[in-house]
Amino acid sequence: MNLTQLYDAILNGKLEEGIAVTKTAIDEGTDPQVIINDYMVKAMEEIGARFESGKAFVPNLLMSARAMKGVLNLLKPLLTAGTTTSAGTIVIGTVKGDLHDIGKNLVASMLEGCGFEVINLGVDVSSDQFVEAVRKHHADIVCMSALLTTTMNYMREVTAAIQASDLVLKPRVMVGGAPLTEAFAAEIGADGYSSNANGAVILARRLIRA
Ligand code: B12
Repeated sequence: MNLTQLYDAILNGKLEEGIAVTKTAIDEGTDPQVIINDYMVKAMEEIGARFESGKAFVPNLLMSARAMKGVLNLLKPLLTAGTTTSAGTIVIGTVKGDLHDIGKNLVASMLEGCGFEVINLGVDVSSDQFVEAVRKHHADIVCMSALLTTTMNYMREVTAAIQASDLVLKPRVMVGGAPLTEAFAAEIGADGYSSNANGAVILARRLIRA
């Protein structure tokens, strides 16, 4: 199976084509992590670079995002197969004002695939929504995502709200998203940062054990 066809399908926003190629790859036993990391994420990086250099526009991004999400939905059951007991409970969301959810959903799927119970709050999530979800689900970890330099600062408010809340067991806080850095995570009082979904799983495991 030539998976560059999948790369091209995501890049050009062709959902049906992406699904067809992925189904064949699954049937041939290709590792879903390879499909995601080596082709799908790479295609999103390329469309992002084209957008940044003025060679692609918002409709192109939306088409690619739609293809990425559709194919990811197809792969999701394969990521979660074989896990029985929960490794811990995680509440995840993209912070208030921010509608980017591809990376966040990728992180959520990987965490689920590695045995965590994941409550995905979606996008544009307020500090109150994060705190209430932690309370309701007894979450061990809160994961926040932001893709805009204007919204990443809201993470500070969420970490502060968690600390100021009456939650007896305060959850650990993990942050991520393209504009973030390790230094920013430390500055806002988060317990950890990762630049990618695989790193997010390693970090979550470490924080649960700590
Ligand atoms: C796709 C996209 C969109 C799509 C989003 C579709 C969707 N459903 O998500 C649409 C078209 C809607 C969009 C809208 C906008 N966008 Co936009 N978008 C992008 C783009 C091209 C790709 C983002 C993406 O999906 N990357 C692929 C994923 C897999 O990567 P990722 O998100 O970084 O996630 C990975 C890691 O960061 C990490 N991670 C992510 N979250 C978390 C969380 C945790 C806890 C952890 C541990 C790790 C982690 O793991 C992920 C997997 O490896 C980026 C460019 C870029 N290079 O990032 C611009 C970009 C983020 N957008 C940008 C802008 C400006 C906008 C708009 C304001 C445009 C406009 N004028 O309307 C709006 C804002 C809307 C809003 N309020 O949010 C700018 C931000 C600039 C800035 N400095 O803030 C960027 C950087 C493009 C640019 N250079 O101009 N966008």
